[in-house]
Amino acid sequence: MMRFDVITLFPGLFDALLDFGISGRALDRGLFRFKAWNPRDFATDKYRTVDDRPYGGGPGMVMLAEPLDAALDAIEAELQQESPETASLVPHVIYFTPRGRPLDHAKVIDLAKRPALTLIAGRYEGVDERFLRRRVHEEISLGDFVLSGGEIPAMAVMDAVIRQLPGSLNNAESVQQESFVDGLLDAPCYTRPELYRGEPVPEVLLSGNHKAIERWRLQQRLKLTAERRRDLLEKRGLGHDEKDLLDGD
Ligand code: 9WO
Repeated sequence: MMRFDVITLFPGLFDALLDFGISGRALDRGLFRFKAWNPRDFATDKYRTVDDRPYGGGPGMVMLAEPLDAALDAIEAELQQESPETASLVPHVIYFTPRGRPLDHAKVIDLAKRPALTLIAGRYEGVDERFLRRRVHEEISLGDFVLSGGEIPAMAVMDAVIRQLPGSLNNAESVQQESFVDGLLDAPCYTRPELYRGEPVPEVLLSGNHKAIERWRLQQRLKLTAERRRDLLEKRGLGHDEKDLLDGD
């Protein structure tokens, strides 16, 4: 069973992921294990300090290496003890930061194959670089923006990975035909009523002509991807028939 360990100053934030939706159901189904580790519990001084002022000056605080090292040691010790399955297993350690490698679907698939992920959610202005160099295997970014901490990116990655675990999705939720599986953005979708505030559902979707519907959806996806994500289209390339669909109306 896949195992997630998260090092965070705010373990309660993860209730949002674990109590609801597909990820909550996957936990109920026993598809993964989760444990939050608070660096404050591993601080040894009277005030249980987890941060200090940055060398070189500047605003804000930096997370101390020592409590993070102690938390990660505890995670590794627990993995050794837990079961023969995870013994001698070193978890894959990820830190979330805008300076990391951008996450994509291929990386999600790759992470979903690993038996144990340890996610480090930073706070303040960041984490002492010496801890990152020694203990973190990769730094991941979800985009070019700054948040207040790494918890939301950690939850986003957990959500994306959990839905890839076997037994996570019902048939109706099938992973296969989703956006990015074939490198294109999703087609638009519609539901009742047929006419909403003066806007009708595209006629082809009511035609019952499944061949025509598939063609239209592919055309919409090609056009949307060309318009919004030229980079994805160039990486993927176009077939002859797809070129025609994109140029057609
Ligand atoms: C704070 C800051 C303040 C002034 C100038 C630059 C700054 N960078 C940061 C910063 O990166 N703070 C981080 C907050 C410290 C580590 C956790 N935090 C975080 C992670 N914010 N945003 C992310 C994140 C992670 C992955 N993908 C997108 C954003």
